Amino acid sequence: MTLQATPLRLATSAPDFEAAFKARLHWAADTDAAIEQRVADILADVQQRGDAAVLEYTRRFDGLEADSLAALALDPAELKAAFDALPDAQRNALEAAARRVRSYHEAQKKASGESWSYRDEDGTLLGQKVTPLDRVGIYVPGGKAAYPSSVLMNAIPAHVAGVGEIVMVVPTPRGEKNPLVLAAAHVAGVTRAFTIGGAQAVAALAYGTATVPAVDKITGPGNAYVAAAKRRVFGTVGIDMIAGPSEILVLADGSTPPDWVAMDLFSQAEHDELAQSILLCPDAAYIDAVQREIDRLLPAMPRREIIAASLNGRGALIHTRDMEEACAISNRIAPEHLEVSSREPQRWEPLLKHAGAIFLGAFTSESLGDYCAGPNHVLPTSGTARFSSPLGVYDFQKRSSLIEVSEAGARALGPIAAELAYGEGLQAHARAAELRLEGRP
Ligand code: HSO
Ligand code: ZN
Repeated sequence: MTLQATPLRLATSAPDFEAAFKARLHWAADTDAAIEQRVADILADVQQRGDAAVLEYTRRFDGLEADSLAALALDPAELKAAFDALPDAQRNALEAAARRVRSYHEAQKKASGESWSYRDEDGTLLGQKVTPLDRVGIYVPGGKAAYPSSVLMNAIPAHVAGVGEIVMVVPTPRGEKNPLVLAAAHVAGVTRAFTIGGAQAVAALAYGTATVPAVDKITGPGNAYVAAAKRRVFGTVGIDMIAGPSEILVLADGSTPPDWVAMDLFSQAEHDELAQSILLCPDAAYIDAVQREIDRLLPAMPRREIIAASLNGRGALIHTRDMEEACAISNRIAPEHLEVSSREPQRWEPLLKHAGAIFLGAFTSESLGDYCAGPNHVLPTSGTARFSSPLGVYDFQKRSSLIEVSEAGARALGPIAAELAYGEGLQAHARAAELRLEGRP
């Protein structure tokens, strides 16, 4: 039997569109009670027994034996050696990508990551002071989703923010290290690394052990166990987000070569059977053309099984009445990646509100953004782009309010504060404000 990838065909004008839309495109986040329980046990165990527990789980889950956790540390010289040993082409590509990602995040820091203040008419100073986090942990998945590009995307904004120490953890089943991941860690400025993973690594980072330092925030993608662990340690440490399977939505006006669009749909489908690829287009003949390209191109794709499973299970080709309606539907889906594959991307961009990243014009393939355009590829998934943003420098900073009230300011603010404090029954608050009304003794 030949492999087929046939995304669901929908038309917004069809009477059952809403029902099909809800069934196919709505993302219901589910948590697995068995996973939750196992993760809770692992976290508690690592919190209590530290290094010994982490070593035990690493032996059990990764088949990796070590006498001590210190033996699972990767020192900076080893990261650099991995970088130096890469073929020239890979080393150059990694460096070129890192440079662009760094420039983008430096610009982001200038635009939105600096301290600010102003003085009001009484000479009172008000502002906000931006401080980098002291220490962050970056989780890097091992196995089938080991992405060196994700090392860059997590560590570079942390580095640009000025984080003091960047600790990377990466599961390394049976001790097989991924040289590109180690090299990326070197390029991105990772300070320490450990070959541990799973919920036990998240626990080690959150609580600290004798060997693994406790961090202030944990970022990076991971499997269901890692996601459950991150959810549970949130509050003890910060986390970035809980990322779901990759998503791409292509909004096409029919002017882009259909094989380009087919390949872009494949590019996210090949990540995961649960990835979601959607095409929205007002031109039915163009949708047919994209389906023909899917059929033509699929057999040669090394990951065709995953692509077919993803497109058959969660893919959709949706015929809309016009581009305006396509934009409105895209906003309802709030995709992780949104390609505006149109001759007039600037015309549609103002209509697009909810997406992790917006790729404008036929030349902007999402894959360029995944690796080297500059913006971060860690993006909100599963509709969370309605309320959250790409990973950025701001995720590795925090803000403190700054207030310096002048003597004149204290005279102006004192009666207001005192009035409200008496209203709340808080005498000391009121008196503290009133004492300043009299000026310096
Ligand atoms: N598209 C993925 C990132 C990635 N792609 C890494 C290739 N490597 C995030 O949504
Ligand atoms: Zn990707």
